[in-house]
Amino acid sequence: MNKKVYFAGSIRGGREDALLYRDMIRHISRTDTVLTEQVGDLSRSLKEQGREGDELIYLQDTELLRQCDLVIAECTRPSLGVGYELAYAEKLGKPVYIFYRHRECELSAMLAGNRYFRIESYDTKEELLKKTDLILER
Ligand code: 6K6
Repeated sequence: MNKKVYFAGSIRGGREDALLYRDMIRHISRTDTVLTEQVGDLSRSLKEQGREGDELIYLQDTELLRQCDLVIAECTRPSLGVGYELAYAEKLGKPVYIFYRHRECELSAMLAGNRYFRIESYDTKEELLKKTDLILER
C-alpha cells in the first residue's frame, strides 16, 4: 500500500547520519511516499533562516505530521526537533517507529520509557532497511 511516511532525522542536531537518512528515504520511496525528503538533502544549508524561515518550517512540518500515515525516525543522533516531532505525532495518535544504533548511543529515557513508541535497535544499514520493509509490510 502507498503509505505517507513522515521521516524524521537530525538536522541542526548534527548531520553525521545525513547519508543514511538519504538512503532510507530512497528505500522507502520505492513503494511509499516520503513527505519529508529534505531531511536527506545533503546540499541544504543548516544556517538559521531567521525567525520567519523557521516559522515556515515549523508550520509546514506540523501540517505534514497531521497528513502522514506513520512516522519513522532515526534517533542515533540526538535532535531537539526530532524529539518534538515524536511527541507531536504521539498526541495525534500516529504510529511512531524509532530506530537507533544501540552501540553508539543511549536512547533518551523519554523515548525508551514510552511504550507508545515502537523502538528497534540495529547494527548495519542492511538490517535497518530490512526492518523498515517489515514496517511497510513489504
Ligand atoms: C536544512 C537541511 C535540510 O533542510 C533544511 C531546512 N530546515 C528544515 N527543513 C525541514 N524540516 C526541518 C528543518 N529543520 C528541522 N526540520 C525538522 O526537524 C525535520 O522534520 C527533522 O526531522 C527535525 C530535525 O530537527 P533539528 O532540531 O535536528 O534541526
